[in-house]
Amino acid sequence: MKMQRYLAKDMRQALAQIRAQQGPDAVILSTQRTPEGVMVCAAVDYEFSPEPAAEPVVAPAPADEARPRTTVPMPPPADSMRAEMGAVGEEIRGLRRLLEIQVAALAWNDFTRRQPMKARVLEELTNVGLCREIALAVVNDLPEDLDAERASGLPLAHLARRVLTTTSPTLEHGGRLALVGPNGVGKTTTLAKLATRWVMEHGPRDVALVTTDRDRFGSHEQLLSLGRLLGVPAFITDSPAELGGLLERLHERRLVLIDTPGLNPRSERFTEELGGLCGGGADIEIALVLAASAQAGSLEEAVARFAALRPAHCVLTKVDEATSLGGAISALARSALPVAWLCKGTRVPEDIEPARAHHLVVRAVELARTSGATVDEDLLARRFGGLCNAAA
Ligand SMILES: Nc1nc2c(ncn2[C@@H]2O[C@H](COP(=O)(O)OP(=O)(O)OP(=O)(O)O)[C@@H](O)[C@H]2O)c(=O)[nH]1
Ligand SMILES: [Mg+2]
Repeated sequence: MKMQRYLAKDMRQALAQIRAQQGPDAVILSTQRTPEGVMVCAAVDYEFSPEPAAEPVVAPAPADEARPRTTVPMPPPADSMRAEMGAVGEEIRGLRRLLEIQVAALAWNDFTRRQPMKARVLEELTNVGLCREIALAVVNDLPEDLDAERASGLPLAHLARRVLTTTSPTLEHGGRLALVGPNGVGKTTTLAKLATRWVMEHGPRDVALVTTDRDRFGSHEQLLSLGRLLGVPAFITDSPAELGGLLERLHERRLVLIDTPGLNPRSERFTEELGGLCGGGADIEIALVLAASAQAGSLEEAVARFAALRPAHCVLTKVDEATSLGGAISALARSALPVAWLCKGTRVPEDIEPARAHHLVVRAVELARTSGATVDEDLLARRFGGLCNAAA
């Protein structure tokens, strides 16, 4: 295989060069945008097909019919050919990966030379644990003439703007609020904090607690003992119809807080179980509870799966436990789901506060600094090399 790299103003010119030099059989291995145009890598004598043919071509049977078929010890020729093709394919994939890494490193080096401040910002946002998409979006919002002084604060302000925050109408004016979310994220603890705060401010008279979690051991005990502690009634219900009826009976209560069982967003029965969570057509404000200590992927999955309940906002718990907040911030920024509260510990009711985006961002930066998180140039090149032309 002969491999050659071509630099040209556009794809048409690159293809013309390839055809002129390598002929019509040349195969394009990769293309890359560069500040000058495009860089194309092409090869001739490239015979590998990545997927083995569904019906391998079998050579005609040998003339020697007398040879007993059952005693042939060698693997059929098609297998050895396939193995050889596989090895060649692996080699080509390796070369391609190497080439892509080198091209990305060139692009990243070029970007750091042309836009040193933006490159530094991308590095810092990556240290914070932000996903590539949000880090690039923040850098794209920065002015062209970004200087060192503004490069330290402006990106964080832009990042904070991408994390939406809100307040809960139910907690301000009364209504019904249900806390939903994956297993063990802190729904019951958050409910206890909110109920206690309300009772401290308004007294216990107009409040009721409800749990739809009848099945799990100890879950309703938690709510009943909270009710006893606060001097407010607590109810257990397990079907949407029953919940609807109970909420009607409680219509004179100014605040009804509803605890729900944790669900596993990965469960095959998720949608079925979700249907039973809140229901009866009642007007219920839904708060999705998410643990900041979870992986970004789990958070995004939870946001996507619970979207069926149309949550008005989310509560970010375990902010105190998270070793990095980049994943949570990325998931929030990507989902555009506003945050209503941040929970930073297990104390009831102290460890809950109204969400402030810039507090979250500052905390994320502090965590990255204290943990000494650093990314190496190779990772930055792989992550942004192919994309930083867009951020230039
Ligand atoms: N560090 C820390 N721990 C928390 C926080 N919120 C809740 N926890 C703890 O997390 C654990 C689970 O809390 P729960 O409130 O029972 O969680 P849940 O979502 O109701 O759990 P299930 O009902 O089982 O799905 C408990 O040990 C809580 O004390 C928080 O903000 N920070
Ligand atoms: Mg619970």
